[in-house]
Amino acid sequence: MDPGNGSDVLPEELTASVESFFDTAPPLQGSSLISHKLQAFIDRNSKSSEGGGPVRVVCVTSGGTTVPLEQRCVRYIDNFSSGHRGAASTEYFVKAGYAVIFLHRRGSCQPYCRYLPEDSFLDFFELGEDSSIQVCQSHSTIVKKAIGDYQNAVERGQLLKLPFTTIFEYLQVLRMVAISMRPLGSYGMFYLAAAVSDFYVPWESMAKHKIQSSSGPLDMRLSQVPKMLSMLRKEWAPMAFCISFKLETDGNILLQKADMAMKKYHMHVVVANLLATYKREVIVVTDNGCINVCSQDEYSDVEEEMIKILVDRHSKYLE
Ligand code: 9Z3
Repeated sequence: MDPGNGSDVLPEELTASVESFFDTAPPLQGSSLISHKLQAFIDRNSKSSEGGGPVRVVCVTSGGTTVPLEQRCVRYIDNFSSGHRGAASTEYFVKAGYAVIFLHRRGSCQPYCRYLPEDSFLDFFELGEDSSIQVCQSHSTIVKKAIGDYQNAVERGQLLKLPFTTIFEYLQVLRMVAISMRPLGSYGMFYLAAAVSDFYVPWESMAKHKIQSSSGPLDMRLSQVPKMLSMLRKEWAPMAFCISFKLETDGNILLQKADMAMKKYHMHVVVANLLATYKREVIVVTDNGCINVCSQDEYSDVEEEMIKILVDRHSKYLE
C-alpha cells in the first residue's frame, strides 16, 4: 500500500488561499455538536468489527453546494445534483459492511428513501376504519424494506448523516470529517460525488443585504474556490482511499479531464460521467485502465456494480 500522495509539498499559493477561505468563511453553526457526533461515530467504528478486522469508514458526499450572493441570503447560485447517486451509493456501501458518513445537501435525496415519491407522498397512505394511518397495500413491500434496511444501518451504527447547504458549510464540515478520519489511515475512504462550486463570493466582499434591482444590471466577480482535493490528499487524511467524480457535457474531453484530475489531485480513482447518461453509465478510471459500468435495465442501479468495483479496489489498496 502506498499513499501515493507524492512527497511534494503543497504550493504556498494554494495553502494561502485555503487558509484565507477558512479564515474568512462565516462560522459553522453547530460545529461542536458535529464534532461530537463525528468523534462518537469514529470511536465506535474504529473498534474492531464482529469479524475481528477494523471497520472501513467511507465519507460519501452528495448533492450540490450553493454559493450565496448576499450575507442575509435571498439569492444564490446552485450546482446541479439531486443527491440520488450519493444516496444509492450509501446504501450499497452499508451493504458491503462500511460505516458511512453521509455528507449531504439539506433537502436532497436520502438513503433508503429513494423510492418514496416526493410529489405524491400522501398516495402511500390510507386511513384505517379507526382513523389510524396505514401504508397502502400496493406500496407496503417497498416501505417495509426501506424501514428495515434503514433501521438496521442505524442500529449497527453504520450511518451518520451530516447536512450542508453552502460551499462554506460543505468545506468546513468536509475538513472536520477528514481530520477526524485521519486515525483510520487506509481504512478510510472518500467518495466525493457532491457537485461542488468552483466559484464563490468571499464573505467579506458579499453584499450584507438583499441586492437591489433598482441599482441596475448586476456586475459580479466570483473568486475561485481553492482546490481542496489537494488538501484532503496531502494534509487532512493522506492515507485514505480517495475517489472523486468528473462530470462533463462533452464526451470528447471526459476521459482526458478525468485523467488530469487523477494526476493533479493524486486521486486513487476518478469516476467519469456525462450529463446526458450519468444515471445509467459511468467510467471508473484507475491507474491501470478504465472500466465501463452500465445499469442492466431501468430497475437496476449503476451504483451497485460500481461500488463492488470500488470496494474491491479499496481491498487491494489495503493489501
Ligand atoms: C457527479 O459527477 C455525480 O455523478 C452527479 C450525480 C452530480 C452527476 P445526482 O446527484 O448526480 O445523482 O443527480 N459529481 C461530481 C460533480 C462535480 O462537480 N465534479 C467536479 C468536476 O467535475 C469535481 S469535484 O469538475
